[in-house]
Amino acid sequence: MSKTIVEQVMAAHLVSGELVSGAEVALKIDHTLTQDATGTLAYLEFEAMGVPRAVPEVAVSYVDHNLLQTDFRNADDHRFLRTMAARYGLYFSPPGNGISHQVHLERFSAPGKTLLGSDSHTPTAGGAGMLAFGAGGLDVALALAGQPFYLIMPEILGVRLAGRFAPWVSAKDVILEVLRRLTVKGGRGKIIEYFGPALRFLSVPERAAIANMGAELGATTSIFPADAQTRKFLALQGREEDFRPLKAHGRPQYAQVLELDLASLEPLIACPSSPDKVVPVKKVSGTPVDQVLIGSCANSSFRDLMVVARTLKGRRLHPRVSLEINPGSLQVLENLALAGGLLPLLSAGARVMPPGCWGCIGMGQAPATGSVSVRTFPRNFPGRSGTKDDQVYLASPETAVAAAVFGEITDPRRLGDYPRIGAPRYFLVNGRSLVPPPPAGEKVEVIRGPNIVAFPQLSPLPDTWRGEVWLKVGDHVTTDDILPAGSQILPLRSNLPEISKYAFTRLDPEFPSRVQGRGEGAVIGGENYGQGSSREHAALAPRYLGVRVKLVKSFARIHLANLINFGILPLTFENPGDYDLLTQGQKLELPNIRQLLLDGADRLPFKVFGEKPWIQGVRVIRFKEKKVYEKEIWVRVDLSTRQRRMLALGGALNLAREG
Ligand code: MIC
Ligand code: SF4
Repeated sequence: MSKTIVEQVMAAHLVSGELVSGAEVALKIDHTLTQDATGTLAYLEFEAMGVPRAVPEVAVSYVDHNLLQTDFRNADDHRFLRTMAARYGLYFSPPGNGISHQVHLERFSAPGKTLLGSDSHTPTAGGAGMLAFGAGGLDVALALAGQPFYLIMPEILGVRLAGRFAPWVSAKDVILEVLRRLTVKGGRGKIIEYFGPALRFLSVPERAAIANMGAELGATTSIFPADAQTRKFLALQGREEDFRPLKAHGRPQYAQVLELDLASLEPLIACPSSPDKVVPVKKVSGTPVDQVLIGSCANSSFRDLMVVARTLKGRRLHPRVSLEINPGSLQVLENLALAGGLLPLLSAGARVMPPGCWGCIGMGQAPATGSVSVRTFPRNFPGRSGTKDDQVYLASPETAVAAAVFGEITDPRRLGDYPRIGAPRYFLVNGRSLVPPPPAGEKVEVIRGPNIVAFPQLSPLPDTWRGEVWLKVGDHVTTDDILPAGSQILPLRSNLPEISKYAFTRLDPEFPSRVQGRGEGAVIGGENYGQGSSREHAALAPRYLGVRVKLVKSFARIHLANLINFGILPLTFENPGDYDLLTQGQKLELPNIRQLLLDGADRLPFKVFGEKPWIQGVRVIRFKEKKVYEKEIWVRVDLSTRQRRMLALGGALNLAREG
């Protein structure tokens, strides 16, 4: 029978539901991963479930985000994560060992297995044929406790790759081209399955770079077949026994097929400040550049850094440019050293950091005011770099190194001979950097610092909900807008009362002080609300302040799941034009909401009250002798029975407690 890869892996992991797009399915999870910025909360939630030991075959706690130790807080979190991993049977990847996605690809990826990670770039492992999803920490905590992962079955989009890269064009240009065509919401509700003759020439790290930025398309995940390239990669890692072939059978039915000829691709670049503002490099060439950052979970493999090193051999940086290299993993750094790649970087004037996320999440490396920064990272949302009004461009390692040499954005083909990098004949695999769990974990004491605050009890939904419009925002609001990261705020990821003081402050600096202690409220938004990171704090911190309702034109997938997990009602406009009717300060009512939800209603009446007649035709009512104007609109909820119960009870943990 004809079957896509996605259908095959899903069928082998199906716990409940039918593999029909739009239906809720539950999948068994083989591997989990967390990183430190989402992991602390995920493990506090896991602890609250009272399960004695992690259930999945492989569970790993990585430390890669919060690496700056400006005070005790990040160090306390690292210690908490280390002792927690030992206590509950997880591997621990210490600070300096690398970015979760790169290390997982190297040390654990296995074709045909499922992976759930509390980071939106978890699909990177799709480069090695894993079906890997990004999710909120609570979903990962549930998977750690042995529960399946629920998702709405996406459509499968096929991308057929043909041809071979021209010199100075690489994997990043493929995904930038897909972003140019589909935009940051083009992948929503879709899994991307790659196939075609070009795969013969694409190594696993190159595939991983493409799968990684499927997250920027809003795709549920991306996956590649497992073939000779995959076997070669696993063999280099000393894990050939983990190889299983994986390919589509017969004539698989894709909802849509996109064709891409690698030979016709040219160097591309995403302009500030969205990953889909993609143009050919030549269109912006000549733009002066002050900073170049090479690294991140998208582009910091051995190949990527070796191309940069070979290009820099015998050259110096442009005097205006600060070049920093963030290796993806200790393994990459060790092999770079072994292959003679470190010296050219250092001699050219690059600053080489220990492996980790660094400036990608604003942990240092902020650019100067008004300057241009070219990065090989996956995201360039406004302000994410740590500098207000930043000008961050996203490009391949080839285009980035060209900018470092010439001090301007320029076509890398100007650099002359292209150093094609194959896998080295001898590859160093250092198994000691990952800490396996001890056999008797029960005896380990979990050490918490004063910054680690237990998870709050969330209240159930009232019969009729009343609140106020607390904030109205536009389209494509990111989780960085809802709850910023950066070196000041990231250390508060395990301290909800403190981190809540930053909710929405990018969009309205007064938001937390304006709303706290004023009952419950709603946020009104536009299209693709909550795109970007998987951080559940972007749901939980507003909830902590009293946000119970989000009414928007459309949601991004992971954020939607996080809202439901924390008991925030995710509503969409039946008539998107009603967005214009709502303004901050209006009073709201959702009559009989609890019962309507539990009864399975998918349309709900939503009442809006104002003290002035803000549109024609509002109904006049009297409230305590005062004239009040009322308008009823209709909103939609698209939820499964399980999610409806979760919302009525106030969140997933309350549901887990009820059983
Ligand atoms: C990101 O790239 O935005 C992050 C930081 O890795 C996030 C996770 C987080 O906010 O902790 C992600 O992508 O999910
Ligand atoms: Fe780290 Fe950046 Fe990747 Fe997020 S996108 S995991 S911050 S490297």
